[in-house]
Amino acid sequence: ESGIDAWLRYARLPASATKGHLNSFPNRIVVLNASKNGPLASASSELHKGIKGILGLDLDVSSSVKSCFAQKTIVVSTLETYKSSCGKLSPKVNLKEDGYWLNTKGNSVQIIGQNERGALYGAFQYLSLLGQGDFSDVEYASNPSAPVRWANQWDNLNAATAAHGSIERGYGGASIFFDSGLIKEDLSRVPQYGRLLASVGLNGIVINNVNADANLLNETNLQGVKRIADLFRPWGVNVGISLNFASPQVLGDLTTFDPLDSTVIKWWTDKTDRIYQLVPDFAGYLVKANSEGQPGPLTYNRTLSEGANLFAKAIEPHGGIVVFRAFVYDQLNETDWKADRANAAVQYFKELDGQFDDNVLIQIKFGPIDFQVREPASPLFANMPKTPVSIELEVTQEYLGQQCHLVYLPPLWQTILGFDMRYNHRQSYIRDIVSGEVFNHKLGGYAGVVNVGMDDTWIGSHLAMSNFFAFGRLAWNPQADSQDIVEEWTRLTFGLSRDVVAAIVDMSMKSWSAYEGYSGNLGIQTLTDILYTHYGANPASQDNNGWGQWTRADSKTIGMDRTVSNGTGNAGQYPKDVANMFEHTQTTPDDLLLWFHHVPYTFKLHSGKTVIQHFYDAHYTGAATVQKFPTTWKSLKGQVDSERYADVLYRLQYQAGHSLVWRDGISEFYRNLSSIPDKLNRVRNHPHRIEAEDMQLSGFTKVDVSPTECASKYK
Ligand code: BDP
Repeated sequence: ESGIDAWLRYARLPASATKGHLNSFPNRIVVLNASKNGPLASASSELHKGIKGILGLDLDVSSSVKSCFAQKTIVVSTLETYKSSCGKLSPKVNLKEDGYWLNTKGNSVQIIGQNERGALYGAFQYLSLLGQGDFSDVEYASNPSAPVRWANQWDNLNAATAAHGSIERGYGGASIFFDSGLIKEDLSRVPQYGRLLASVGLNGIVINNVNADANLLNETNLQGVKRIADLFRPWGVNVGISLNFASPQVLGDLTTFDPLDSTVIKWWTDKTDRIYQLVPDFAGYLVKANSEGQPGPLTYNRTLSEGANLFAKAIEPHGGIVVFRAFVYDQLNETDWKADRANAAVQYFKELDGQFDDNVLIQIKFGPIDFQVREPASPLFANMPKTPVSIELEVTQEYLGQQCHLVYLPPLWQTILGFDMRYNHRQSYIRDIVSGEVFNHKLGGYAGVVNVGMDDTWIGSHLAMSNFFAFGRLAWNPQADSQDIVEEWTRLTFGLSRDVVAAIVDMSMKSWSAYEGYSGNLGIQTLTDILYTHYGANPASQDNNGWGQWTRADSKTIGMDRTVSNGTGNAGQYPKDVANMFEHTQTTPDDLLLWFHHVPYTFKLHSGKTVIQHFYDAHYTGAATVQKFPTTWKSLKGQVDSERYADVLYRLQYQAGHSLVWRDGISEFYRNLSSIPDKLNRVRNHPHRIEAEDMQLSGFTKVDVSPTECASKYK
């Protein structure tokens, strides 16, 4: 159990789970009119393999139309083929693009997709039921919430510091795509990844870092992109790439990359035509421009929309889309007191609403800053009614423990997806904005920065894979229940043992709130080292730096005043009802208080606690929660294979220890700064603890540690 098959292990069910079901089980799979190497063919082989694994039955596979209504048959087809070959589907079903119909009633099974991809999704859904030992009769149609459901990979072609293709903010090893500036010869992990993506309904992938290397566009690499696309195609996953805006100059021999220059336009048009020759179903371009040092149209005093439309026009004849990221800010000009990076996206994009071509989608990070442990929804979601938008979520745990901490993310994501923006005082949930429903757009959707690598666990930790699984599930249905999702994932990944399911679900559901508890509370952000690693406690690094994230903590007060009346005005970027709520401390929820307000440490929360006491309590409670994780896990010994048992235990023990470093680092930092003691006298008082520097250490050397919060007495 290396983890390589993730939730698609197709482990044999115990006899107790299959009892009474095997005799009546279908004995053949009939796949109608499958295109060569397309998703229907994958559906067929996957069903065969899955049923063999889960039930031990070796089913016949055929493509004979005669079998449409035969008994004990699993029919897999597109709706169109089904109608023309087998007649009407009854009851009449309403399928959207990529949707499917699944009917297991009686002793036959129908898996009918709106397209081939939909049929593949239906097949995976059916296998998930079987894998969980669920033989109940179901009959339903399922449609995705939005058309764009993409993984983003931040893979570098070659990093200066790494011999092998590295992944920015990736914790699962080297790239599965790139090595030494080129696309790898051995792409054997690509179809395996495609299978995982398809199994949770994801239909696209951007394969390279948003901080893009122009060399991806050289002819050798474009041939490689074709090879990658050929390997993803059977899984219904279309490939896109991130662009470097300056490519015509960096890679071509033009003297400019001005988006309105005719030679530049021709350069991009030719490149795009070439890409479509190689990859006719190419998905589109992802663009990060004029942010964090990336080139963009602003260099030539052109607008961001002029920049986006350059690509939109080149790709439009081929049917592709341009995903333009709203993560645009200029940290070097935002260091003064009044400036607020949280304002940047609306400042840059609001006035451009209506100026983007129809095939441009604006991809917005869920919050206004950057994947913090708690943020409000980005106000930009409600500031561009004329432009389709998608939400960017981070599956890779950049600020959230980097796969060394168990943090199950769907509860965080759902605080955003379920947030009501009250556009024009009307109900307008983020999930309905990104689906295109609220502002009536065809385009819309989800991007998840997944960052899998060559590691057998894909993203660096077994338990973290529930976030990948859940990202797909939520992009399909943002109202799905996070607990149901992790239950399903656990059964498929670890088997049906009730103890195992209960333990993993329990830890997962507590984990985000625990991490928020011992990292950063009340909307103050994650309090990690902000300057480089984004890992470990370093509250001091949050202030006075060019990255524009500030706690504004001094000896008496803390928090960022983002009100209109007195602060950076960020609260005023939201629609009126929401703006009013965030403008005042009385109506701001406690968990976002310090995001919007600058208050004394002694300020009383709705909970009745003071801010500083909440800090202390949350840090102790959060750490105490994860202290129990190793014990919970140990209770599963013998019920989980020894390989994964040991790996997970190691990580949970590490997390338990690191949560103490966090707890004490942050608590002491604010105790020192505020001089207000913890009412329960815990901070600085650890009678039973043996400090590292008091131990006899052989084979170790003492060193100074910076930031000091990460160390025991600075060593
Ligand atoms: C930040 C990451 C950085 C990314 C950037 C982005 O730290 O590595 O390049 O976001 O999303 O969170 O562009």
